[in-house]
Amino acid sequence: MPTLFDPITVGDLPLANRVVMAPLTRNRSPNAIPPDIAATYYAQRATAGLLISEATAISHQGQGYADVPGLYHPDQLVGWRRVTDAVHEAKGRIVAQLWHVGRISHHELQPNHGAPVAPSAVVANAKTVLLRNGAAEFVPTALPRALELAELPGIVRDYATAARNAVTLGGFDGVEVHGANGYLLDQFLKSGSNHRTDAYGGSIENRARFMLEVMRAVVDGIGAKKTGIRLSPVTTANDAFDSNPQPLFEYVVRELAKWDLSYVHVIEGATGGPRELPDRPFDYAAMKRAYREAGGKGAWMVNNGYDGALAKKAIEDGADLVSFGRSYISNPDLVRRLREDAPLAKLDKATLYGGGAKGYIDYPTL
Ligand code: 8OZ
Repeated sequence: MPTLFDPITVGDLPLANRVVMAPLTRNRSPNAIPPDIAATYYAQRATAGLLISEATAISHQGQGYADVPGLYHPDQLVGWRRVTDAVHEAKGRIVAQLWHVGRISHHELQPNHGAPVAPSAVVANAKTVLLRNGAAEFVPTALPRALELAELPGIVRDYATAARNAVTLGGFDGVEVHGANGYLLDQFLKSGSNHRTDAYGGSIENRARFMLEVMRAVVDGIGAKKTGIRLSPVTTANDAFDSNPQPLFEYVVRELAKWDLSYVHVIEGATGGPRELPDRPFDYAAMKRAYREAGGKGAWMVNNGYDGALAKKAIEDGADLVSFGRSYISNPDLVRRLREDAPLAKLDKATLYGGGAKGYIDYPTL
């Protein structure tokens, strides 16, 4: 029986252990370029078996928050190269999280200050972050316009281009497609945000079509073994809602099983919140079974509110990887602390979004 601290091969990557740093938005990338201190931040955490980058926009249209990074301009890729070189120097592994926010955006962040795009012109009951005089300010997301059918292939190409750039110029070991938390791909999946009547709306097959087209393009671009995906069946983040998530997500993972993906990353419950939602029951074991029974061989990564004890139990129960979000911000040596059952340092919420080195690269090790 493997433990959290045993090595594992994920796709084509040998990992030193099964502890993963989850993607964490930090809003410290002016002009969407990761700052020099991002190299320090990620390298400090390189004893994780795998680091997943903060969510990173595949295009200007995919941007939804102030000072989040991108993968669509050469200067952004140069910035990421500094990060991935530092991580590799520290013997770590890092994949890029590919992000298009869809309706979770604001005119100020969009090309020509246009409306954000979404499957349907339905506003999210959600907030985004703009920076005002350097301080994070939460503002309501804007009313999106519905994407035209003819625009979808261009977005699929943007994902594939970003994936190729991430592993070539960016130096990443692979990518994770952000299919979670109420962003564009999750908006297409779920009935609350997808009211389309064409081939991309209505039935489960239709609502999953766009995500699967994106996955096919990324897999064609960089190979399935370098491609993972993150899903959040019942999250409440960003107003995400589906009227019947169990068959939807079992269908999605059965389709994903057709590729030899590196991993499937599942957020259990409400992102950053309760793991159990009384009004949104979900059977994660059944979802995993659907994936395995369809021949899916990727690593199964679980997330949300894990501590050491819960993580050890998850591995005993058959998860392959456990990702840790906020505890990784304040505990750069999280692997050691989990191994030694040492206390975890508390996160300073005031420095979570925006700012510089403080609350970013100054959390001490044991
Ligand atoms: C927190 C703040 C802004 C963005 C996610 C990318 O929830 C995010 C995010 C989280 O996936």
